[in-house]
Amino acid sequence: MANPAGREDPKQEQLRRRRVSPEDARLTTDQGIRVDDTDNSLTVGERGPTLIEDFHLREKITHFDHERIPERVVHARGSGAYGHFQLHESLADYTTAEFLRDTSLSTPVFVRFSTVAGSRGSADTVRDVRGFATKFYTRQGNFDLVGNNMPVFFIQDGIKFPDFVHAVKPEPPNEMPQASSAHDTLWDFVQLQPETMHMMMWLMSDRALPRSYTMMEGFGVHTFRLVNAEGRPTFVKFHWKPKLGTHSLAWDETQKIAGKDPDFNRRDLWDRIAAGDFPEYEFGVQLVPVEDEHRFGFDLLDPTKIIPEEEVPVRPVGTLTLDRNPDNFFAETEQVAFCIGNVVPGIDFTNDPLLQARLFSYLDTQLIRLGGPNFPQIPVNRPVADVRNHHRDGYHQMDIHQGQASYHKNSLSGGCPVVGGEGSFTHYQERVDGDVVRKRSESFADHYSQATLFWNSMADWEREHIVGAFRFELGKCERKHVREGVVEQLNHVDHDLAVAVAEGVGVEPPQAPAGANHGRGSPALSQAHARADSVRGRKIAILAADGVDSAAVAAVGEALTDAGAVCEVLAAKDGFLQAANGGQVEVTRAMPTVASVLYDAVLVPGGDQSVRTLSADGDAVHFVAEAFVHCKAVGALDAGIGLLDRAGINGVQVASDGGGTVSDSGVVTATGPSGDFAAKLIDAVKEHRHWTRKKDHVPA
Ligand code: HDD
Repeated sequence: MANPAGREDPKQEQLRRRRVSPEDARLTTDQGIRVDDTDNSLTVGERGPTLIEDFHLREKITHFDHERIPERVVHARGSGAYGHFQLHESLADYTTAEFLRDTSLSTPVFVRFSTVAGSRGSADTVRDVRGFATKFYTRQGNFDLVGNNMPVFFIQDGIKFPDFVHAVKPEPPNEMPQASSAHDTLWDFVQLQPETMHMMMWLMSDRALPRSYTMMEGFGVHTFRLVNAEGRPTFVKFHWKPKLGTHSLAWDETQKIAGKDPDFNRRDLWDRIAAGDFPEYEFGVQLVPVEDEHRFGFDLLDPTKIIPEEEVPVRPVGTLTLDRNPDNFFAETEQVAFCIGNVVPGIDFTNDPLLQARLFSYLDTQLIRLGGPNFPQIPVNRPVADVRNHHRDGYHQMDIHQGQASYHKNSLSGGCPVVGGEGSFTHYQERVDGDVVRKRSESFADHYSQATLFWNSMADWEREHIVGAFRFELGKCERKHVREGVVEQLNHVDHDLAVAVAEGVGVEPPQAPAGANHGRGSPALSQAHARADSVRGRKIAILAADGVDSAAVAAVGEALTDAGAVCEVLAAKDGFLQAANGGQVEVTRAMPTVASVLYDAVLVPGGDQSVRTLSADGDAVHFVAEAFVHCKAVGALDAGIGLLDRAGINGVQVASDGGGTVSDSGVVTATGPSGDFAAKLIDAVKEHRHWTRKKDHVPA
């Protein structure tokens, strides 16, 4: 079976045999017996008692009673997709992993994106880390890269993971708040655990509010080890970079989306793939020769540290394309089981203590979550590589193992399966020597330098968002000593930051600390430098009423659609609008069913009657004002400019000669015939957001 790129896809071929279609089928019991009636239980007389011999009733209810499995203890809410990984540049000098050596191979993958703290039914757009877990079904077995959209972690040693998760999850007495870090226990943990500071800077930044799963980076976080054919190791950090750039939502917007469409990110991923607009990510590696292990001012084994890209550039070597939605959420996205210990020959671990604890946790959690040791046989988890061993029995054994010998060594099955041979996994032979201690390495002691590096790298608007986030989160903390403790920690990151936060949360601003900000930055950390060259999948709202200028809707809509955007005509009601020229315009959605927060940009076409109607409609006026306040591209043509004025968007300049197009911080207007309006609007949408826009005067 071929994938959309025309390459053979052994995983889809394997899954095809497991898919069950309802087409042309008769309803049966689980035993395959056709059922004559599934709406009425078997009773004695029409109003009499129900009979226990009704096997169909019993089976139907029993199965229903057992439909649920435990949700993941973290990363419970997620969305998955299949795809393929294409290597462009061979890493044969560094690794024996075939999928990273052979550029002719296309490796099938399953990816699951997730939030961390919320339950399965929580909203997508909460402030949180996003999981980015990838299962590569390689010919040498499964490789799971279980990463996040932030390159560092909250803690340095996995033994702290239960403490951290207990602190961030809803509080024990009342299970509040859901899917939110803005509460006392998390911030109490933070103020007492300074190693969290770097990650907290990321969490309070816009990285925690991705516009789309297709617009966020992914990181393997830990330093791993690649091992080549000569057995030579190289340290490596894994990166995903979205082809659409790294872009985020506004905080106010995320909170509103959580109500308007809690499935916002999930829907976006699904719709893009369904429309054939396949999300793509560049796969990159930072390679560090082992001789350089100690050349950095931090420890490579410390997962609260990045290797700045300016010091070790990310080398792009492959592309991940997501091209198929799952058929069944439970069977695939819920039952997929990632294990960080799933590595293939040529990829190995390091002594990062967070990584080491994870090696235990993932397998352990799958055993309870998926009910026993045979979960690797579930279709989405099953490797495309042959599986042959002496593991036997257990709940839900799906394979029928033949032969008398289920042990090694054996002579009864001819010694099979035979151990070893070409391509066997050999653990890297690291020499280790030391005393048995419970002690954090001194090389892990600096908790602030990289938090400061992050802060220094931010654009002014990113800093404003970070200060706003700290103020929001600490403002939700009941205990003043918790707020004070966090401000004290922030003072070690940057004094101005600590003062700005303190002022917002009723805490005495701290004294300047002894050591000054080191002043270093890393431009790669700022989203101000994100790629912004595409409108693929961007959603544009076109506001209209009877009397709309249908020619403008058609012309601008076509230009945007040709560029890859998705245009929707919104009006007060579903159906068709009478256009100014007598034709009709089909309404895509009724305005009460949507909101500006679900779109990337808004366009108000001309047509006097249409704009008069919209100007008298509070929903339409608010729509435009809110899009403006969220710094989105706003376009208006001719009379449509009047709606912008009505929304309080002052400063909209109109060319004095009555023609031409004017763009002012993402507000694009034109009167009269204007050839470049659509092009300018497209450019404004590409920018994603116009964060520096002056907007305080607009009431929304
Ligand atoms: Fe974890 C799930 C990522 C630290 C224990 N983790 C989980 C998932 C992702 C991550 C993306 C969801 C996978 C999916 O979609 O099914 N976790 C990370 C990253 C970490 C990290 C990037 C730090 C670098 N995790 C971490 C530690 C521990 C765990 C230190 C425990 C010692 N993580 C788990 C888990 C989960 C999990 C309890 C919950 C459900 C599951 O594994 O399958 O085992």
